[in-house]
Amino acid sequence: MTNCTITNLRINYRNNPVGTDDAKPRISWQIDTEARGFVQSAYQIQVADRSDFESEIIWDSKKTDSDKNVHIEYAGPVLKSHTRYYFRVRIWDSKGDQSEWSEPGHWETAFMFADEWQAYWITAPVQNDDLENEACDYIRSEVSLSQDIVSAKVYATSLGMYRLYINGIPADDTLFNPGYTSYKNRLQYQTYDVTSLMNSGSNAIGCILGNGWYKGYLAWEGENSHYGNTRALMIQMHVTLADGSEQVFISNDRWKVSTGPILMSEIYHGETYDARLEVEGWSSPDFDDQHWESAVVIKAPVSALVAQENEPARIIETLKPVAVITTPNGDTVLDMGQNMVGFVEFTVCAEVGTSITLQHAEVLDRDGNFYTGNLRSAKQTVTYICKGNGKETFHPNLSFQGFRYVKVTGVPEDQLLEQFLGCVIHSDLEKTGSFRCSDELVNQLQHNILWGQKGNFLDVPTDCPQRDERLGWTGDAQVFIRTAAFNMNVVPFFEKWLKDLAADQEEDGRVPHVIPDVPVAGYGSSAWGDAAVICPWTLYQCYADTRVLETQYPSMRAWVEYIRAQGENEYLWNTGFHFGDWLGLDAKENSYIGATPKDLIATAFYAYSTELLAKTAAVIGKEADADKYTFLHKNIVDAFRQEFVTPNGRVASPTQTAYVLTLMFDLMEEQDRLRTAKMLAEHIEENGVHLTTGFVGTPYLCLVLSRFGYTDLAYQLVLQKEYPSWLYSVIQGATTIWEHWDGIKQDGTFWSDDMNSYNHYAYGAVGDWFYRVVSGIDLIEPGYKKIRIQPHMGDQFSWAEASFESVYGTISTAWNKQDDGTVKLDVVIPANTSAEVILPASSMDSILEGEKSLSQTSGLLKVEQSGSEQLLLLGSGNYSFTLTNK
Ligand code: RAM
Repeated sequence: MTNCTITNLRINYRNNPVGTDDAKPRISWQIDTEARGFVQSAYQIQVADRSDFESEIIWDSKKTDSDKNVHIEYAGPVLKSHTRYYFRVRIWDSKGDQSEWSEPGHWETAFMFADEWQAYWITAPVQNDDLENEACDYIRSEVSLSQDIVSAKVYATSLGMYRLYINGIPADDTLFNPGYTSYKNRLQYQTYDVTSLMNSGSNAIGCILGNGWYKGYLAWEGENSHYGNTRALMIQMHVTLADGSEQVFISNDRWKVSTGPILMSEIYHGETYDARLEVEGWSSPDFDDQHWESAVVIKAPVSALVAQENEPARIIETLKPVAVITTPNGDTVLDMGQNMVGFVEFTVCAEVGTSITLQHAEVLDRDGNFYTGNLRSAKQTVTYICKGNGKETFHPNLSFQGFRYVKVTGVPEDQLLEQFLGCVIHSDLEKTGSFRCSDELVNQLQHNILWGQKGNFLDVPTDCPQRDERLGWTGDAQVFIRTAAFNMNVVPFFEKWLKDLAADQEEDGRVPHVIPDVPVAGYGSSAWGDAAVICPWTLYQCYADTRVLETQYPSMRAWVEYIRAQGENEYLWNTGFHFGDWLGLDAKENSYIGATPKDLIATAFYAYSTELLAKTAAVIGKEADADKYTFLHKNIVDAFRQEFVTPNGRVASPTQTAYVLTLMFDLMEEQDRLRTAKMLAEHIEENGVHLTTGFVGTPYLCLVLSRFGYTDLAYQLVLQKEYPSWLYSVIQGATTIWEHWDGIKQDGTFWSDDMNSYNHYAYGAVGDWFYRVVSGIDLIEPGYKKIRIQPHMGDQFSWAEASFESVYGTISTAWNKQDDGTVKLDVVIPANTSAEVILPASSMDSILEGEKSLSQTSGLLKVEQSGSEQLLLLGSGNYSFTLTNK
């Protein structure tokens, strides 16, 4: 028997998921062992319909010789709908010794076939088109059960945004369902296990239905109803009774509809709630709904219903205000101490009819006054009218705000505003990474990056969470995904979004600027549309996920073919609209677009996407395409050189972003690269160690510097405190990443009202460099099956530590310079992986592991000298090195 435990069983990255419609769910596990150099040689998976596996085994992989322990597809008989499946795993180690069976995991299917839906789409008899005053619908029905119940599941979805109640209680803690997708092509439904909320006898189902993304205001033109103007709901409940029989209840025209206290709820504008209009017991049984209207059955404009696949949004944490401020203008303002996304929950005691208003803002102005200019048309205002019988607690239902400051009016003076609570809401992604170092400003920067991710990973990756945008801007997502994939497990979140990207792509392969598409936004910019290729590839790299490549392949190829069809030269992209190096600091006066030529950027990304497409084709076994796109890539690179590189090997447009892209995407001849890197370094130095890059150049800047030996300069850039720099905003008190390097100028004035978000993650893409370079955790093989550990212990830091939950388990490094000149380095490598560890040491003898010399280190497979570095090949395990520098 081998000494390990099989843990962390997953189905499609999730522990025991309920409500999947995946015909071939992927099974993963981790191996917990103290042993060094642990390698799996074989596995066995069993699937059964009972957790004791005493019943018939539905699928048995049998002992399968393989070192794979992630993403193994279920390959048994066709899965049934509405069924719980249990699975367990055992493995064999390299000596052929077998482990115990794991504890069982399980998953539960939803609708495996679309035609199993029996429910009708229902809506209110009259639709209100005055959205500023459009009350939410309250919809209800009752079901009567003659016996005790064994299980009850509700499958629900809507056109609009809904919240489900069973017998007066929210069905669960998820928010903003059914989420935001390419609605006409893909609408998600949610599965609720409501067994514990149901009884024999009468039960009520209630639903609040508002506009949400579907019908509400979206984008900056003040328009609504982008996807439709009829809100509707569809619900199907499956109940298994004590005698084993099943009953199905569906939404239909016998359901009743009315309105209630929510007079207006909009994503941008907030919510108006008149508690005097609350209807006692509306979602409880035996409520008299005879004065409610009957729902009307409609046909919904939806082509596919899909089970929710990303993590739902929830209240993830709560913050108490750190101060109550009276501004120079006399406003009462709460300071949450953190720019956050979600809503405020408050409790008050006030007379009936008292109107309480909460306005939300990200910053105070130079004088300390409440400032909402940068929200543009988004009102972000919550109005609550008290019912007046004692304590009343409220938070918005179907709206969220982006804010640090809350201006409060109407609350009686004797009430404690400190008790107001900031509820932080985002998609409930698993936190997978952490980075800390000896510099507190950098730690604050990492904090800001993480909070930018929290605030903008709310069902779709958004540019910002506060003004009248909050949209799935492709460029922003593309530049940030690699950093995001360190901080959190982003696969289900992005898999969903990428399916929407593919769904919203036009026939000719163009990619809308925002996904889900909002037609006013436009389409087809380089570096934005390239999200179609870069995001799936990044997921594959970071998680070894080939499914995402297979699923997205047609979309990836369509994007490259779209580019190829543009203009006259199929190897250059020099036509059409592009955002260029968006917000680059070398832009002309009054321009948003940096100085790097747009056709250089467009052709560089064309080359990069084509290269990734060719690699993808090879990974998923499309050999002919792999050859075709490798050839295309070569031609694009040649054309790039002809057009943008001088015959003597200089980048013709000497901007930082041009240097960065040509180096990052390997567009220069090999012999010209070092010189180009030197020119980049000089450019930065000549600017007083300042960057001039925008959205396109910034994310790769430090990585490129490090790759070509300028890590010290990258450190200086990251630690630069003067504007423009990452730490400039930190020093100005930022708690999230700003859209502009000078969102707040040195004199305290603002960049502009037009476009000035204080929660925009794009420049947070530098986080990638912290993990990969400072802490030195990088991948050699997809999913970190083979890891590169190469910390760059810059003079500027005395210690740094990072940890990352890979699909195989925890990878971490922690280095710490000691007073005696030695360096301690702790490294953790998960079981069934190996690592190439590159240490700055002139000889083997100057490295100790534990108390022992390197030659006595168990788990060490190989050691090689390379210049002033030692290259160690290590098997899994926890290692504690001392670099003695002898
Ligand atoms: C802005 C968005 C986004 C950017 C586009 C080009 O409006 O906020 O960040 O990608 O423009």
